[in-house]
Amino acid sequence: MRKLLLTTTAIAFAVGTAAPAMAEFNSRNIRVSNGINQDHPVGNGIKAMQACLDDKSGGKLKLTAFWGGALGGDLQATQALRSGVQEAVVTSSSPLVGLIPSLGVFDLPFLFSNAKEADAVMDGAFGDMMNKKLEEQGLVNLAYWENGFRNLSNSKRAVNKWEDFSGLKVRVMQNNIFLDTFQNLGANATPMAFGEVFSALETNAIDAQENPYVTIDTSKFYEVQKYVTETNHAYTPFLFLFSKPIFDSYTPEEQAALRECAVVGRDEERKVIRELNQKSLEKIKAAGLEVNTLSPEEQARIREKSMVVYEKHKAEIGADIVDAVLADLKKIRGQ
Ligand code: TF8
Repeated sequence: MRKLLLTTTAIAFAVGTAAPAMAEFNSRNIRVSNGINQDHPVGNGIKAMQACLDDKSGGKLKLTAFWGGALGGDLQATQALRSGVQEAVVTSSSPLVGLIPSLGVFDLPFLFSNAKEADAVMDGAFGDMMNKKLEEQGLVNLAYWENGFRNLSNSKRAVNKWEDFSGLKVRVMQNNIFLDTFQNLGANATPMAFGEVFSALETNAIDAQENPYVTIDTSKFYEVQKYVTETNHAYTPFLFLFSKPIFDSYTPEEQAALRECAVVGRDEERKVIRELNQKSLEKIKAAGLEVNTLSPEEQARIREKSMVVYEKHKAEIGADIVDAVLADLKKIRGQ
């Protein structure tokens, strides 16, 4: 009797662990496109995500990353996801406002004051609400990764106050809120896809661009720029987007593994990018760029001057959305 029981338990154990796990995961090649280069911390995040997927799927779920816009820019890749011809993209939210206007909330100047606030908003109920809007457009956001606080670089002059923006030809993302923010500061703003920025700077078709230090470093903009100002004017997140039509065809186990491992990747990517930020700044300085910081008074003046952008874009983003994020931030700040 005891022997029989042991055998039954052994069989149940074997069936319970090994067999169904194999059936629940299929071999999947998941293409993930990126506009940035492999040495950007997104590369570390994808590695960590892959290790997690290997673990959960027994090596069945494979990410193949493409770098430097090899599969097209943020917007083009996102459209390929919606039509189900590409699995995934790590994209800024900003170029997607044409599809999902409410995402413009993340483009509002000086919305977040530090990464802790950004994390709390993205990883909380507000982030979930934005994810629902993405799903309605055929996009599953697996997690919010970090792009980071954006700073201005240019080839013309030291920018120390808002008057110094005057006439600077600044590339902005394909996004009206960024366009207005820079025009309002007196700059000559030009929307352009990320993939065209390096050569536009190199040929002086534009003078300036704005991106986090880590991007100025890993996309080598420091080779074609002379000045950087730490403006911290916006924090735009990365979205780890998955094609909804493809995601819906996956098994629940595959879907759960992707969601869980995207969060593992996020944590690694955020850790590495926050460590790299300072090192990237040092590299930019070592390359000979003049780095300026704004005085607290100037920072306040620029912030103040930029508040018209909130009013101008509130209706288009959705008044409820803008109010919700501001209420969230109040709570996070303990006000
Ligand atoms: C931009 C963005 C980009 C990222 C990158 C392509 O300036 O910040 O750097 O979306 O992944 O366009």
